[in-house]
Amino acid sequence: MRINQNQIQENNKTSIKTLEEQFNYTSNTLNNKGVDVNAIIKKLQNLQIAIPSWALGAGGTRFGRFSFFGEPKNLEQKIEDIGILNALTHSAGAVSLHIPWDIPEDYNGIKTLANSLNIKFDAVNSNTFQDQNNAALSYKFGSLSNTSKDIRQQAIQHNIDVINIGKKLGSKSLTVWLADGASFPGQNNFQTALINTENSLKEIYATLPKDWKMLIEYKPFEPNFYSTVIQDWGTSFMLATACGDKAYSLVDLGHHLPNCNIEQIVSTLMYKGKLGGFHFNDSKYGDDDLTVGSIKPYTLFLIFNELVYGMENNPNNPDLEWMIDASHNLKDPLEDLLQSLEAIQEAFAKALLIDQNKLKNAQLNNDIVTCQEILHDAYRTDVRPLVAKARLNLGGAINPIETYRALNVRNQLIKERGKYSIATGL
Ligand SMILES: [Mn+2]
Repeated sequence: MRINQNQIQENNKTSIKTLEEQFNYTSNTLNNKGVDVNAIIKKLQNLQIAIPSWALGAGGTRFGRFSFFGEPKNLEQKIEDIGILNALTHSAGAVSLHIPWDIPEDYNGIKTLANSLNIKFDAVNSNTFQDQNNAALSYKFGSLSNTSKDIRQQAIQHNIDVINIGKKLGSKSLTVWLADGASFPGQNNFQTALINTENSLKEIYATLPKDWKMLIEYKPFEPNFYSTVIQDWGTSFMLATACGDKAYSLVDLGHHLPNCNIEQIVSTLMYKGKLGGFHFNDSKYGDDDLTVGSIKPYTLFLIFNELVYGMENNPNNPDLEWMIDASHNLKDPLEDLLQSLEAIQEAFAKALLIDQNKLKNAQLNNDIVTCQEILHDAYRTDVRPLVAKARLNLGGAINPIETYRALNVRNQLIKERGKYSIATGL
């Protein structure tokens, strides 16, 4: 199923007048404050967020999984789903493939399809956190960190295979996330596990094409209960530095212990030119499953403040690879992703409203109250008309979820694919 431009324009008719009124009010107010509204709209239009191929079906927990019906059952259908998101928002112009769940069968066909929907191939993700069919050796006790050289070699070769798949599609980066760790004290020798991981990553890095990046993701817990080999940004930074210039840390919002100051981590990594990618989601207690901005929107705004500052002040840091990495166990995945895209754009727009010169002066004067007022003034601004205007300018929907529902997308997908089609993945 595809959504065409006319359908979107037809739906926009009912809300275009209201949007123009709201936009004029907001943009006049901001212009009077000296804000360059057009520059913000342009930056919003340029922000493209990758959708991972595993996010389009219903997610689950280790206790169960409830289907959402009409799920994409192959890579083609997953890319079509992203095409729907991109047609509505013009901000989801990339797919991040998970290997081996989504190995293309017909490379040219997949590339042609993605191209026709304006979708690029973002980072490819390897998987050594579960055993694959017909695998000779098991990752039960670790992959790149395993005490067995043969198992490490199998995991290294898998990552090299993933790079080769990405090369055929036009991807330019490999994301490595390891489940390696220990569930019980004494199970692992920490130093041996770390040394093995570093050496394995170096072997993968050695095969990386010149114009590629390796993104090293960290996570403090789960699936192991006691320790994780790449547990925090410091370990990821250390490993990326050991590998070389093309290796970077990847920050996943949900991969931190409660109350961790993620915005400060972002800031430190960008200062060192080592932040390569960012995964968006939200969480109340831990992990990375909830809709972006659904629990801690102010934290998201503070993170974007550091991202915006870093993008403007740290030219040594590369352009970031943005991706949504959440699980959708109750909502329609496409509606959930639309909500996440909106939350990301809103946080970005609000961060762009921060008067950096004024903030710097207030900081130099130790005027903490003014510092806080500057942040709050930006955060409390309703930027939704700017975000909607940016979408409208590109031919997207003023209200993506409303349009998605008005066009009856999910029911059409069920009709096309069958009610009980299930997406590949966990
Ligand atoms: Mn992630």
